[in-house]
Amino acid sequence: LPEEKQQEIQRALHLFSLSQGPPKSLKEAHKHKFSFWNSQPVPKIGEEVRTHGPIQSEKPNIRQESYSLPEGFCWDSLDLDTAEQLGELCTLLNENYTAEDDNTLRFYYSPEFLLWALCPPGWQPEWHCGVRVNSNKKLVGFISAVPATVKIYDVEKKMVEVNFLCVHKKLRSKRMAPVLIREITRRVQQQGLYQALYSASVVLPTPVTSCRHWFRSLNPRKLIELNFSSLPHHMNLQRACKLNRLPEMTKTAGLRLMTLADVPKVYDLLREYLKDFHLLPILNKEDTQHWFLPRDGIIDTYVVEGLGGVITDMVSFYTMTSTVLNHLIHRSLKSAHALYTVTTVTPLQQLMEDVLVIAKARRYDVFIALDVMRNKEFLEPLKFTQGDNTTHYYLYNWTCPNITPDKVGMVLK
Ligand code: MYA
Repeated sequence: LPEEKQQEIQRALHLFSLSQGPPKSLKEAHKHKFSFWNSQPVPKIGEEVRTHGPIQSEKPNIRQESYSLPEGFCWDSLDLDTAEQLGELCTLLNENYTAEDDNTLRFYYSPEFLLWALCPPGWQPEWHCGVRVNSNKKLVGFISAVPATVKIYDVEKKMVEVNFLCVHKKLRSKRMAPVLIREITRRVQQQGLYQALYSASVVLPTPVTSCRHWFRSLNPRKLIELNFSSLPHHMNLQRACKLNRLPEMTKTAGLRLMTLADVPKVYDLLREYLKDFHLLPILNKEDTQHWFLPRDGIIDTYVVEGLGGVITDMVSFYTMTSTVLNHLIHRSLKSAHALYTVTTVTPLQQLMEDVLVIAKARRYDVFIALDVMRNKEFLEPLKFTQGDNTTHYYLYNWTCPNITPDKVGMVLK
C-alpha cells in the first residue's frame, strides 16, 4: 500500500482504539497505542521479561504540588471516618463502578465493605484520593491505595495496592484516569514507596499474571432466571438443580468460624502455606486480623480445630451483593468470593465442598473463585464452571517473568 494510505489506516486504527477504551484481549492490546501507559514504568506489551527489579531508579523527582485537573474540578482526600463522605464514595462507586453491559446487575458496595477494603493497618487519608466538581462539590472521581508488603519471587517489597479507580460515567474518555493515576503515584512516592500492585479486567501494559474466574451455582434456578448462567444444551432446569445439589451437612469435624484468639494460628498457617508461591502478601498479625477476622456480610473465615485446640486448616471468602435492576422477582444477588484456603490435614476438596454447603445454607447464590494457588484441584470436581472474565494483575515499576496462576498466592479484592 502507498505510504499515505498506510498512515491513514494507522490513524483510523488509533482513533478506533481510543473510542473503544482499553483492550479486552492481549491480541487487541498489541494494536493499541497506550499513549498514557507507554509513558509509565511498566513493561511494554509483547516484551519478554527475564530480569527482576525496578524499572525506574528508586528515587524519582517528586512534584511538590498536585497534578492539574481540568478546569472546574478539584482534589479532595476523603475522610472515610465521616458517614457523609463515606456515603458519597458509596454513591459514586455504586452508580459508576461496575461495568454493567446490559444494565441488569450492579455491584453494591456497603459503607462497611469499603471501610474494610480501604482502611487496613497503615492506611493514609491522602491515599483516598477524590475529585470533586468545584461548583457543587459533587464527588466525580476516585482512586485509592493501601499499604501492602508483597513478595515477588525472592524479593519482599513494601508497596501499595491500588484499587477503586472510578470516573463518573458523564466524564468518561476525557483522560481523567491518567491524572488520577499520576496523582496517586505522586502521593505514594511522597511516602517513600515506588512500587504498586493492581488488577483490572482490561489488558494494559503488561500483566504479570492473568487469572480466570470460575463460578459455582448455589441457587441455579435464580441464576438462570437472572441470565447470570445459562442452561447447558440438553439440560432442563430440574436437571441443572440436581447436578448442582450439595450435601445437607458439612463433613469436617471441628469446622467453625474464626475468632480473635485464632489470629496467631491463622497467621502461622498462611505464612507457611504462601511461602512457595511467586507472588504473595507478607502479612503481620495485625494485617491477618484485619483481613480475616469475620465481619458479618463482608469477610468470613472458617478454621478447622483439631485435638488439643490445634488449628489445622482455614478457608476464607468475602461477600459481594449486587443489586438486580429491572427484574420482576429478584432484587439482589449474593456472591461469595474465595480468598485463601490452607489445608494441612483436611483434604482440600472436602473443605471447599463444606464451605459451599455453608454458603448455600447462608443463602449465597453463587461462589466465585480464581484459578490461583491450588484452586484448580477442586474447581472442576466441585462443578465450578469457567466464566468469560479474566483478572489481570499488574506491577508498577517492577519487572519480572510472567507468573502462572498456580504460582499466584494472592487475591486482590
Ligand atoms: S481496576 C477498576 C477500574 N475501574 C472501573 O472499571 C470502573 C468503571 N470505569 C471507570 O470508572 C473508567 O472507565 C476508568 C477509566 C476510570 C477505569 N486501569 O480517563 P480516560 C487507561 C488503568 O479517558 P475513562 C482498578 O481500580 C486507558 O488504557 N488504566 O478513560 C485498578 C487509557 O490509557 P492509554 C486504565 O474510561 C486501577 C486511559 O486510562 C483503566 O474515562 C489501577 C484513558 O483514560 C484501568 N482499569 O476512565 C490504576 N481503564 O491511553 C493504575 C482505562 O495508555 C495504578 N485505563 O491506553 C498504577 C499504580 C499507581 C501507584 C504507583 C505508586 C508508586
